[in-house]
Amino acid sequence: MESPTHIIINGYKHIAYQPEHIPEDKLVEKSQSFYSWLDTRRSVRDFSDTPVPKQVIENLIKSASTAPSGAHKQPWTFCAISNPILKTKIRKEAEIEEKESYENRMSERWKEDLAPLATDMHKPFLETAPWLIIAFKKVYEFGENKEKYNNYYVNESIGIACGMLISAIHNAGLVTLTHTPSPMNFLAKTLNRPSNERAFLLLPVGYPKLPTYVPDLKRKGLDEMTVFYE
Ligand code: IYR
Repeated sequence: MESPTHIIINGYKHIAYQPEHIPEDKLVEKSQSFYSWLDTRRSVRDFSDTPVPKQVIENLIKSASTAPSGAHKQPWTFCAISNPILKTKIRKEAEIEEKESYENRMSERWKEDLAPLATDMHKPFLETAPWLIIAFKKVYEFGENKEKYNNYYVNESIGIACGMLISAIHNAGLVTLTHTPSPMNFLAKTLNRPSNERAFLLLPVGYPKLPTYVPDLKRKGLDEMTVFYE
């Protein structure tokens, strides 16, 4: 007898789900090639102003939205900005915070740790990149009478979604970097976001400026980050 297409559990419909079955002999090859491709991703700080179609940005955001989230609340809003006036405003505001951070808020140790990345308070990419995607986390939802219902595992959920967004950007042959001007609350104000949303991460998206140079960083090896219990 064929398996049913759906069943009821706890009173809720569950649909049959069958991901593609990869035979064991293909697993190593497939996982290795995915890793090799992902390992070619780099954070890029110099962008070309070449436009990227809006439909691409829509697909990137839809990819991010496939992330798992606490109780499937999907506690995120992605603001996608190509408006040059708004980008200039965001650059100005971010650089005010960054100047204060680099001059007064960050420790000497922190700045030494950042030296290999050659970052500073200037953020031209906020104007040059054709798109800025700002991920907002929704800490609570509003009920019918404006009451607040907290979401669950909000940082984990949006963090995973942003990771998937970064992978989707890489897959499209575009580049990004994880920019976190701190504090980030000016973004909610500038973008007129409701009180349940907090800026989580700003991702400029576009083609890299050519030629592009990135720091010669090495990633941790498996033995530096993995403990097997077999
Ligand atoms: N937000 C600052 C500083 C900065 C902090 C870390 I940790 C980085 O990995 C990179 C930069 C900036 O964007 O320059």
